[in-house]
Amino acid sequence: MKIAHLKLYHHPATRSARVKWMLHEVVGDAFEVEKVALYDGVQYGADFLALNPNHCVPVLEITWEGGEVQRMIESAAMVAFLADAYPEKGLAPPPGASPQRADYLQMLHFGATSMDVMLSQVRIHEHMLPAAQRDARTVARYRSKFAQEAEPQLARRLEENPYICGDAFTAADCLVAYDVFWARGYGLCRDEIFRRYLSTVSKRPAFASAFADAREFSPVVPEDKPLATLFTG
Ligand SMILES: N[C@@H](CCC(=O)N[C@@H](CS)C(=O)NCC(=O)O)C(=O)O
Repeated sequence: MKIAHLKLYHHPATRSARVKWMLHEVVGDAFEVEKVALYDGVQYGADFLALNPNHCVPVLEITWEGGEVQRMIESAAMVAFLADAYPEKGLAPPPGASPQRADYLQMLHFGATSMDVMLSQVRIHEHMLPAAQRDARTVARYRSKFAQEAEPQLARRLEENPYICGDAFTAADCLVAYDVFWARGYGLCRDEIFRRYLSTVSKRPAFASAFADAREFSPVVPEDKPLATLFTG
């Protein structure tokens, strides 16, 4: 089936940015973006909840050639889907039984699950919850887990190869490099190997397009913004 139109619901520099990056990789600028004012709590309104009951960006809306509209609500699934939908871009080992495909899927999901959990706990308890609800022990636990467990695994890979799955850029880099940026924003992933990795991926034109709006992101959720009371974790 052919894709007729792609639309991304997005908030600058959040997890929707990795899907925006992937979209620029595969279709250039030929997709629509709607910004969602997360700090105003728009994602908890009925209109947005009808798109994504998990009240999150990204949402990727796919209009198929026949006119049917489908929505995806998980960023790793979107990135994997786009890599497979545009195989001519060479951003994923072909589906099927191969060590390369197994390793690629493993890193894509390591970024979107294990790494995301650690980083989001740090962010939620340092910058999102109202001060009275923050838990310093949670921050300490996940900072330590990330530094002791995730970072060495990534560093080992990047010492051997320029990209997370070898000598070629793949969609898994959209996930993992985004998380490395996120980590560095919180003082993690400070070793030279990570700086070099980010310097390599950020030379990609699709990366520059995807993060052109990153300055609109402000890490701290002010306590007088609707999100401070609406956020469910
Ligand atoms: N599993 C989701 C998580 C997405 C997510 O947590 N998005 C955050 C921004 S990074 C969000 O929109 N949060 C708004 C909220 O929960 O109110 C994915 O990776 O697609």
